[in-house]
Amino acid sequence: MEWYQETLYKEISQSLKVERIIHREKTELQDLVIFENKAMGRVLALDGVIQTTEGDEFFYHEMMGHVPLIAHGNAKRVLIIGGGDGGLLEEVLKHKAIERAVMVEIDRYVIDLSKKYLPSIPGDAFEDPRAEIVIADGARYVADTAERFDCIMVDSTDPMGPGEVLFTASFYADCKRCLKPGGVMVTQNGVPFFQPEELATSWKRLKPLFPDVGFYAVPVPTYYGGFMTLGWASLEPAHRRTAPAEIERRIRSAGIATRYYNPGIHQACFQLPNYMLARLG
Ligand code: AG3
Repeated sequence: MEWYQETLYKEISQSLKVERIIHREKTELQDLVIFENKAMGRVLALDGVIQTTEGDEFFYHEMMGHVPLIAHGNAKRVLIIGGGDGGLLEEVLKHKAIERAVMVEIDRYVIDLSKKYLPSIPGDAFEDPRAEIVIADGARYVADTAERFDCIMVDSTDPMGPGEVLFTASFYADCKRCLKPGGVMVTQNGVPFFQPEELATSWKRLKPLFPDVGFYAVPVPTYYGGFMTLGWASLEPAHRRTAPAEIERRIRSAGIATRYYNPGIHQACFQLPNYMLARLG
């Protein structure tokens, strides 16, 4: 294989040159490939879609982790659904105030192979005593668990294959039930320029459930097509109105080292361009 061609969209695709294949495996659930690319480092793809790369994982993982934790301001327990590569878990555990992070991943091969072949992405997050890793269906987990969390982060694939159920109204309702008062849920919501229906559908499903629903934007180079949006659903509308000076203070006192996220980005990311607003009716 000289080029890896992504098969996410029907009419357009990106290709990354394959320096070498590190591992390829058909797990019970997904077609998993890890390969090396000179520009991006090691790349993880599932079912023909690039999930993360060593080179640009920080954009997405920092934004999915730090925005809700800083906006919440007093989070101690986090639930990650998906996220098998461990990159999000690492960002969450950078916060000293986090006492427990449960990660529920459906495909244990994603965890095992990421640990083995993409160790720079989780760092030592998997060894952190605050982390609990559960191999299970995330939708079933939130339907069944009695535990309550301050933040839930849905680090999913796109809404096809095993990830599809993580975009349903009943899954969102179960997540809401698993939040403590004042809790926040964030979700992977696609690249609206190419996946505009995801924005419209998530809005319709989340809006009736949560007092504050919105989206925030992050440009991830290998999720080409301009900004990706992350979904925001909060039980406490004040979280999104936290004053800039307070956001800055919280970021400083959290002591998190970041390459994308900062106080200005925190404020700016909730501002959406018109082509996205048009989908929110
Ligand atoms: N999962 C999100 C991949 C989204 C790809 N979609 C796209 N390019 N439209 C990321 C998993 C990283 N932990």
